[in-house]
Amino acid sequence: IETPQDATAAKSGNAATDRFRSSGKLGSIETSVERVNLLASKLVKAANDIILEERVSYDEFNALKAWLIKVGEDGEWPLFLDVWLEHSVEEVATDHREGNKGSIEGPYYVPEAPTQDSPATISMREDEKGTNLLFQGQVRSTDGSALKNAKIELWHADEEGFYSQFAPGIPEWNLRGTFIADEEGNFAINTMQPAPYQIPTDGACGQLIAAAGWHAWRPAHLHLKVSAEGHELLTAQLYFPGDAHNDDDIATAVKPELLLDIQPAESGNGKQVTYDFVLDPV
Ligand code: MBD
Ligand code: FE
Repeated sequence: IETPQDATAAKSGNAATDRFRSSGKLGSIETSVERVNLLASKLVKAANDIILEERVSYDEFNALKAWLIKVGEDGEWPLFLDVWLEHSVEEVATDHREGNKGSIEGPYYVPEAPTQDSPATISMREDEKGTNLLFQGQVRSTDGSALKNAKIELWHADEEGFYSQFAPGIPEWNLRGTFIADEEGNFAINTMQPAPYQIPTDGACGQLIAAAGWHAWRPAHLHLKVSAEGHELLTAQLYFPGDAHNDDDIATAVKPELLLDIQPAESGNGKQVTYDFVLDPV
C-alpha cells in the first residue's frame, strides 16, 4: 500500500496536470491574433533581452532546454506557473474589488467536494493528526447585508503538508469540503490546522530551487472559494500569524489582510478563529 510519504514530484505534478486538463478552464479561453501577437512578442523579447544583457552561454541555454523538457515530463507546469506567476494574474483580476482581498488558487483545488450545511466538520481520518481548528465567520456583501446560504469551499494540507488526491494513500475528500452558511451568512467549520508546505523538491521545480539557492516553503495556509448569488467568486488563502514563511512565501501569495487572529478554542480543545468574508456584487 502507498502512503503519503511515497509522494513524488512527478506523481503530484501529473495529478495537477490531469486536474487542469479536466477543469473546464480550457473551454472558455478567448484570444485574438492581436493579443497573442502582443503578449508572445513581449515574452520572447524579454527573454532575448536577458540573453544579450547577461551574455547567456550555450551551456546555460542547453541547461534551460533540458530543464523545460523536465518540467513537462514531471507534469510540473501547473506548479511552476501557479508558484511563480499566478500571483500577478490574481492581482490584475481582482484589483477592482472593494470586498475581501483574495489570493491564488494554486494547483491543488478539486471542485465539487461533498456538501454539508454549516455547522459541520470537514471530512477527515479517524486518527487525523494535528490541532483542532474551529473556523467561523459571516459572509456579507459590500453594503453590509448578510449573504444567506453563501457557499464556502475549503481545502488544505494535513499536519504533514500533504493534500488528498495529490499524495497517495489519503482518502479522496480528506480535508476538503463544501459548506453552506445559514440564513444570516454565518458558518462554522471544524477542521485540523494545516502544516507549512514545502513544494516537491524531487522534480524540475525543486531542481530550480536548489540550483538557485532558494527555499521551497509556503507558510501554512487554508484555501477557500467563497461564493453567493449575484456576487463575484472569491478565491482566497488564509495564514497563521508567526509562521516563519509568511514573509518569504515561495508563491508570493501572502497579504496582511489574509492573516488569521487565532485564539484558544472556547471548547478547550485546540484553536478557533473568526474571519468574515465580504463579496463584491457582480
Ligand atoms: C500549494 O499548496 C499552493 O497552495 C501553491 C499556491 C503552490 C504549490 C502548493
Ligand atoms: Fe496550498
